[in-house]
Amino acid sequence: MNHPLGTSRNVVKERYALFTPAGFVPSVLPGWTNCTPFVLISQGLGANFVQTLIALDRNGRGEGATGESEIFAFVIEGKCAVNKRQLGAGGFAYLPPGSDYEFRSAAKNTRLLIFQKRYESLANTAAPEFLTGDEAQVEARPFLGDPHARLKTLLPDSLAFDMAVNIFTYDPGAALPFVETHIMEHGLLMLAGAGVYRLDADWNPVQTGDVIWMAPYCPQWFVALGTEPARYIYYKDVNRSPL
Ligand code: UGY
Ligand code: MN
Repeated sequence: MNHPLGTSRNVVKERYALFTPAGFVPSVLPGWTNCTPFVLISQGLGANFVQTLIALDRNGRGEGATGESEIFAFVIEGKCAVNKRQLGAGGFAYLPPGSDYEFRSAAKNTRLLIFQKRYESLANTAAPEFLTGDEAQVEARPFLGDPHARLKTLLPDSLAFDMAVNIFTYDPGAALPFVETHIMEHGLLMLAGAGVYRLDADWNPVQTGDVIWMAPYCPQWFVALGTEPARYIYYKDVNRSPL
């Protein structure tokens, strides 16, 4: 719960936003039944993508078509079939533009993270195909040589993809090696642990369940605090000309 005097860690600024679970407000999303969607990042903030969390009951369902957009879905907890492929916690699916989709939860307390954006095609390059995977099968590589900050890249390194989704794990005390300021935009969910996120000119304490939007050129840096590793999953737009 938020403090009774109205205090909150939530921040909405021009170049970033921080949302904490105590302040999440549900929406109704057409096609999604027996579930509670929370649309957290959208064009309303100035973002070029949408980030949604969906809590599904045992018989929760989501049906629809991607149209000109693409969807990346990650199972935070529980079990969910995506177009009949069964995914457990850590499972993920990529749905390209022009595809029909059907999500069916197979356990109560299933939670999904969804990134959605309009797909930007590339001349002479076919759009990616439907794929599923499991983050447990993806190698965690030291980030810029630091074995205490490890990165998993969930989607293939191919120009066909105009989005990347990665998982960062930091041992307590590990940090991003420098303050990044870049053209790419981010949407992020803290999966575990805690730390301090520098966003623009602010240093924000963050913990499991928090969601962050970083606009292009938002200065950003993270350090993990506490006794357990901090983990976050994040979206990034990639592989397209800036013009
Ligand atoms: O991929 C990235 O830009 C990543 N290093 N950014 C971040 O974790 N804030
Ligand atoms: Mn970054």
